[in-house]
Amino acid sequence: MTLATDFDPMKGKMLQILDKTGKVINKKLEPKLSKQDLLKIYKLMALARRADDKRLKMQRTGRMGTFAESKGQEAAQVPVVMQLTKKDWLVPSFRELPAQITFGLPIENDYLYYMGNEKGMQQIPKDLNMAPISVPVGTQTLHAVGIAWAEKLKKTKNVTVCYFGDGGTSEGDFHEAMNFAGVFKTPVVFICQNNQYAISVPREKQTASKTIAQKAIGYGMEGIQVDGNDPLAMYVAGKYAIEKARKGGGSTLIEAYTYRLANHTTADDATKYRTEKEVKEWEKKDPILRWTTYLKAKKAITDKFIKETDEWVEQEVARATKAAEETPKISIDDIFDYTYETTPQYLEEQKQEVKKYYPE
Ligand SMILES: Cc1ncc(C[n+]2csc(CCOP(=O)(O)OP(=O)(O)O)c2C)c(N)n1
Repeated sequence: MTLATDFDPMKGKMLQILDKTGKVINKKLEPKLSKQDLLKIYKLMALARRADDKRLKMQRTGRMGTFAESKGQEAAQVPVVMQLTKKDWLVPSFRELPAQITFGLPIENDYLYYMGNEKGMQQIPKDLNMAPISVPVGTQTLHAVGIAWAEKLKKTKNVTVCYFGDGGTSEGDFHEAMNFAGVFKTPVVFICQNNQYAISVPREKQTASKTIAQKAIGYGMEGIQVDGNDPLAMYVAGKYAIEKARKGGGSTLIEAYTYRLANHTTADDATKYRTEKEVKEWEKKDPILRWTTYLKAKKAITDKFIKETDEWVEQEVARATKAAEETPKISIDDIFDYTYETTPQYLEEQKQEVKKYYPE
């Protein structure tokens, strides 16, 4: 028996270790994490939450453009990505600030991108195998499979973790990526963050399948539906899929069953399509709340540590904000000059037009 057969998605059994109050309900599967790792999950989730909150403040005060909030989805990302090495790959969508931070991307890179400075994503540190944020829904799934296939051909053991949303599974790209990954047994961990909505489209209108995890079966790979707000369950599922991929066992589809606690983006008003009651119910399942309760019951965290983390988070977010705001703006030439070896006439005309309206 494997984790995937124990949690056969066709039987609708979701992997959960902590219930919504933070109590262990599956002792057998509780991983033996060191105190350092337990606290690392706490620190990274707390940092991601505050860094996300700061983006909202900057956007609302005109210091940042629109962006996709990650509030509520920290547990679907941090416990998985923390298991990657520097040689592995992270291929994100656009709601993966917690994953990016965990992988080691400086927060200011994300801030810069949403401030309209492409350098944020074009200048990912060289020692970080991270693809840029992908706004065209689902396209990154194909990039992930291509990267993983290249690693396989090079005979490395490097794994690619690819994130996308429930809406992404309706794109042709997703089907092509899954099919290719199944046939070529590429070392990809596909993580669908089923946060119940694709903008205003609810999950049940997205697909007629009972779970998203079961879609894996059609591509000849394993799928597991996991409580995406349970850091322990996500850790265990991530470990299973990463180790399997490393050993040549191919891809896994993890459906992280979660909820976006905020709007789709800062340009959205979720009150138009979600009830307050529903949001309140999910707030009770907040992954950071659940994790804190678990750590307190285990006596693995102290009030002093919580306070110190809070101060560290505040300083780190302030540092990143300053770094982003003090980065010189990119030139208009930079926006146009690097797609083609020789800039086509029509782009040259557009460049001149932009320069006319925004003199540097
Ligand atoms: C190919 C494409 N179609 C449409 C859009 C507009 N769009 C942006 S996000 C989004 C919904 C995505 O939902 P989901 O994949 O569930 O991810 P979530 O936003 O919930 O994280 C849509 C339709 C886009 N960016 N790309």
